[in-house]
Amino acid sequence: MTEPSIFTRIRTGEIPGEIVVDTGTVFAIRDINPQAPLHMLVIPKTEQYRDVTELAAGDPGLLADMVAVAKQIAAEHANGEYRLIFNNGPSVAQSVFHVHAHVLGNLEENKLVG
Ligand code: DGP
Repeated sequence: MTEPSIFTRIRTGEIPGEIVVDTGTVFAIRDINPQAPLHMLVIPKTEQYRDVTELAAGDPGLLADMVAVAKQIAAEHANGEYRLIFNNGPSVAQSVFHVHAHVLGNLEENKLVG
């Protein structure tokens, strides 16, 4: 049996961390290493999907749930606008293989990268 992901360990309280949003299917936490004034991670409770490609193919409704939570976070913690990033693979900096969306907001400059 594989170990729970770092995100699941936070959700279940094994590792400290504030759960900012908790719906039936999805939860959100603050990124430990924020890259923007608002930087949260939106994560499905299931660990079944390692990246968004698998998730979109396997459960598009769950992907829609994640986007709805990102929108809610942006409404509550920014001006309603947000950038959504999914890293897909180690060569583009994915480090946790339990699919998650980075929600960025309140950016000071309108740059695509950096
Ligand atoms: P990625 O590189 O796309 O796999 O993003 C993984 C993110 O997870 C990374 O931005 C940092 C975040 N992260 C890793 N460990 C922890 C942790 O223990 N707590 C929190 N809040 N975030 C974490």
